[in-house]
Amino acid sequence: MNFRIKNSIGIAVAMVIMTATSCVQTEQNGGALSGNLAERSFVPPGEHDEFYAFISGGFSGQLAVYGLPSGRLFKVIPVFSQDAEKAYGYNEETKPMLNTSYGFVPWGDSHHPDISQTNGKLDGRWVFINENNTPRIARIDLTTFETAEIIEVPNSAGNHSSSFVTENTEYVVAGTRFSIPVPQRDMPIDEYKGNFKGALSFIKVQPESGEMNVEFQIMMPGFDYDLSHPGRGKSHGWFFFSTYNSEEANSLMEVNASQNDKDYIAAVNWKKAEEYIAAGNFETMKTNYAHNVYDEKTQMATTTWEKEVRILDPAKCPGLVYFLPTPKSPHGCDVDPTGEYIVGNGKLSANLTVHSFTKMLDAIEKKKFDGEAYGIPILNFEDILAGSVVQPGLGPLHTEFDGKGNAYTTFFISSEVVKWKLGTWEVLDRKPTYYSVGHLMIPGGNSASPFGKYVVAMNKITKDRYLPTGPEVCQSAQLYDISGEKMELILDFPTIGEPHYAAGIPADLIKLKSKKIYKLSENEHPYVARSEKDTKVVRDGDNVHVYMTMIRSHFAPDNIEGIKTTDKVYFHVTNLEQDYDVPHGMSMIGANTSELLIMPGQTETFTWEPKGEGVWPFYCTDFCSALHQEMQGYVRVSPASSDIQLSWSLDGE
Ligand code: K7E
Ligand code: CUA
Repeated sequence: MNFRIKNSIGIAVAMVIMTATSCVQTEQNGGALSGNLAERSFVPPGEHDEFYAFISGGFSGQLAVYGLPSGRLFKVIPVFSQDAEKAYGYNEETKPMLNTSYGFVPWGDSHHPDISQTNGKLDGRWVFINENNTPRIARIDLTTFETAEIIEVPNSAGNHSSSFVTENTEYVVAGTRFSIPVPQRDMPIDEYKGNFKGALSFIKVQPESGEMNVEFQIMMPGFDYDLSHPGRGKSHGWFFFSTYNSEEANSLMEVNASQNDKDYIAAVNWKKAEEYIAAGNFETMKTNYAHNVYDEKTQMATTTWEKEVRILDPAKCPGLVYFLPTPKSPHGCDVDPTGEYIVGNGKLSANLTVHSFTKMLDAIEKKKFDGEAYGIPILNFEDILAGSVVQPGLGPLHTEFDGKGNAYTTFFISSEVVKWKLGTWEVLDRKPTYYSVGHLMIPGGNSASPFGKYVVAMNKITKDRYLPTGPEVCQSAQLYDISGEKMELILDFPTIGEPHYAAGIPADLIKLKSKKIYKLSENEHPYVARSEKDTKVVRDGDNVHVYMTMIRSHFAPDNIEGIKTTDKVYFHVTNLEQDYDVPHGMSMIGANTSELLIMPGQTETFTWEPKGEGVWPFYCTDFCSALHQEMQGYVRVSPASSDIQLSWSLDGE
């Protein structure tokens, strides 16, 4: 698409970019972009990007949607944190989405989005993302770009090795980063070793609805389970989890969890797990966790409290789990598109270790074990080694694949992306990142069919890359064109929150299915008013329910009287518009909550408790028409003792 840019535009853009890039930066950062490279990320006004990129917000708890190659930000999807802009977690409809067994939790830490797959290919139906702090997994519907479901993960703490999907989205998988007493109990911390447990959770996804349930958990030794990836192709049916702290230390981890020469990648045969479950070879554990589902028909979220989980003990389930020794506290655990190679990114290791799935199966078959840990067989490092990438860089974190036989690994300490060849293990190219890169993402990189045109590097530190904004500066992503032999940096763009992982997909797999409006005729919200005729105000003791509508450019009703100072008023507001891109907003003076931002055909609710007598205005918060400023109304509030009857009107009617 970029190559179609007319020369004049291209040159103009290139000149702007070159002028804006000072010589100082050129020296510091290793070169400004040439005009030719800048053109490649330029998407002309009015044209669409080629890819969607869903980039996690880290400590923002949200998921941001960008276009590639432009890096333009389209939307921040609220997932685990309240968002006053969109009323998520503030309106009555979505508050239940943030319920957990710890109560209502208004914030989350989101790390790893992953798009649903069919036959190992991205299908663009949902994107899943994990929450690290209060262990949860969310499912976002890619027709509405809204969070449709959040399930809590029981018996876990620090849900980090999550939320990656198997090649037919049979499961979305989670693993606990922090081991804990299971069930939780009061015990001395220094009795951690041998007593704490690490749960790996397999969450089943219903093929049609996408609804999730915790199908089973594997109760592992008390290591830290860091990242994970599914097997695919020949290794479909397996899942791989990196671990650190196989020392089972509980203090000064930077030293005490870095003692062992090798930690492990745990290889889990989940098809075997299904056999054990089917055979009844599990224990049922009592627990309590929240399962929150947003129903698009009723436009309400509800919480169901789940009470049980099925537990598999790997020591009692031969063939379920094996340990692959992997040097030095591996972080990323990545599987190539063929399913043969399992890459362990040992953070403190000089070399990158690549395991062979074929050799692993062979060693298992021949029972060539090098001891066991808590009843789980440990394979021989040499027996399963496919190869090593020798001294590629410092501090490897994550690896992605381009589908053409190449792998790309990020190095946090040496701040670079290194391209290397699967099978020969030779380094082919390296490019600096600015600075301290964490994850990287190739669209479809966690699938059998990556789209190896771009890689996005997501950086922890930006320092001098952008205009300073006080002590807190933005985090950033960088886009490299990888269509040629050498990677070429073509764009920097700032991100929302701290980007960890991301998921990218060709725009065509999503954009045609993108919903434009909610049909009023299908709105089954319990407090919907489908037309102005249906509007009313109903008193129920001290609760008053206002069934209100909005359309360009008025509310119905817009005058309400008979409200008392002791009342609690529920505004149930329906946007009657049935045109694309005509939201209305609403707020009321003194409301102790966010605005509502209501899409066409949708109903949302906020509550308002008047603080005193008077006549109080409300208005539309989204500039919706030439007469948007006229879109307003009044509520009259009288003393509790008043006998003024409830009444409501629009233009006196
Ligand atoms: Cu490496 Cu949470 Cu995936 Cu960040 S993690 S970088
Ligand atoms: Cu409706 Cu502004």
